[in-house]
Parts: sequence; structure tokens; C-alpha cells
Amino acid sequence: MGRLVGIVGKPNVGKSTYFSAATMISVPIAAYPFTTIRPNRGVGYVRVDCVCKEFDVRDEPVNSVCQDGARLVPVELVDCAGLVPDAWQGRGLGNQFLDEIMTADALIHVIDASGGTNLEGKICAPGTHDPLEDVEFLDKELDMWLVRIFKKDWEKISHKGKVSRDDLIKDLVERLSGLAIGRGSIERALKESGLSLDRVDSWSDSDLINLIHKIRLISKPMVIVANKIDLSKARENLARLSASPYRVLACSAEAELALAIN
Ligand SMILES: Nc1nc2c(ncn2[C@@H]2O[C@H](COP(=O)(O)OP(=O)(O)OP(=O)(O)O)[C@@H](O)[C@H]2O)c(=O)[nH]1
Ligand SMILES: [Mg+2]
Repeated sequence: MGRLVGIVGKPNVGKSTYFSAATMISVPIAAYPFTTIRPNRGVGYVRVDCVCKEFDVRDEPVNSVCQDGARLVPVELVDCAGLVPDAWQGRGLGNQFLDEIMTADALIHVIDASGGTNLEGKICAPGTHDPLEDVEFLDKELDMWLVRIFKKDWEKISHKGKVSRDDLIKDLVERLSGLAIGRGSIERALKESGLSLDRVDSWSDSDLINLIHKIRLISKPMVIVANKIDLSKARENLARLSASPYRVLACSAEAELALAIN
């Protein structure tokens, strides 16, 4: 199997409904937080234009299917337990799977666009919670989780003060290799951060957090699925979500699931 895509977000927003619609695998779905405890895994398909029409050839793909000029590329999807604030410090259930989520090549952040679910995943009246907060919250949880891993033994390195660029990159690659974060992402993030590699001991905590944030954005591309678009207030919130730094896709996973199984 090729790429692994993690479906993440706070509880009760429709992650499993989305997973089920995308994979056609039946999994528990319910209107309360922490319905999913152990991650669900399955295969979904990414639709991309196939080159066969442009080159006017008959193709015989080995690991995907070409349907009338559209290539269906299989990707493995993992649907995780919901994350709550301070998951990176061990709160809630989803934190147990952050290691697993962070091995993904890309992430789908499902939010309740109607603002009808609070930060803990409890149902509230549509429009009473701001879904933009959900985008900020997940960013923080993922970044802080990575910072925690990154900081292990960081003192040893930073105390050396001056380290060679190669040694620093080698250390970071080793530290983050288990999370499918490659050398290219690390080198690009370091360059974009503008941090001085001459005096690593002069990096502040916020320098580190900004660097990790960049590494994550480069190595784990993420889209926002603005789910529950069928509910009131969702369209208004969708317009506001365009201010987020991510690509935002409107969705009704419940409707997609109903269409997929009928
Ligand atoms: N109106 C509406 N409800 C939805 C939609 N998608 C999911 N739901 C409902 O939202 C509730 C939570 O759905 P789940 O798929 O279990 O949510 P989850 O994010 O996996 O929840 P946890 O596993 O608890 O983290 C269920 O009652 C779903 O039927 C949607 O697009 N529109
Ligand atoms: Mg679930």
C-alpha cells in the first residue's frame, strides 16, 4: 500500500462517518464523544486525471484503476479517536494514537462547520461554537506533540552551542524518521525559518515551535473537511473559514455515506 492518510479532529464531528463513506467499511457512528476508541483502517481512492486521454493511449495501471480517464489511486485511511485540548500532554483518548497519526503522509482534519459541537465534542446549538477555534486547537496539539518528541535530548545538542549544519540535520532526521518526516522537509523548514545554525543554543522556545510548525506543514499536508454543511450556520462559518491557512472543503459526510451505501 502506498500513502497513509490520517483522519483527525475533535470528537463527534463526523470522522468515522467520513471514513465509512470513503472506504465503504461499516464502523460505529454515534452522536456522543469517543465513539471510536481503537483506530479504524481501510482503503479509499483518490480520483486524479489519468494521462491516457492526453496521450491517446490505452493504459494498464498496476496499482490503481483507470475509469474513463479518471485514475482511482488507493490510499490507506486511518480514522482516529477524537483529540481534546491538551491531548499532547496525555488528555483524552486520541493522544494514545498521536504517534500513529503522525506517521501519516497527509492529514484530513474534520470539523463541524455548523459550530454545533464544543471543544470536548459535546453537542451544542449550531452557531454557538466557533469552528475556527478547532483549526487553531488541532494545530497546537499536533505541533506540541512534535515539539515534545523533538525536545528529547535537545539540551545535549543545544549545549554544544555550535554544531555543524550536517550534524544538526542528521540528528533531526534520526529523531523524526519514525514519523515519516524526511530530510528534504527538515532542510526546507530550516531554510525557511531563517534560524541561525551557528548558535543552536540561542534558539528560543518559540523559535523551536515555529520550526516544528513549518516541518509539519511541509511533511504532513493537511486539508480541512468542513463537515455537517447541511446544518444551519454551516455556510456562514464556511465563508469565515476561508481565512484559515488550509484548503477547506465543504462536506456532508452523512449525505455521502447515505449515497455510498444506497
Ligand atoms: N447533520 C450531520 N450530522 C453528521 C454528519 N456527519 C456525521 N454526523 C453525525 O455526527 C455524529 C458523530 O459522528 P461520528 O462519525 O461518530 O463522529 P466522530 O468524529 O467519529 O466521533 P468520535 O469517534 O466520537 O470522535 C453522528 O450522530 C453522525 O450521524 C453530517 O454531515 N451532517
Ligand atoms: Mg469516530
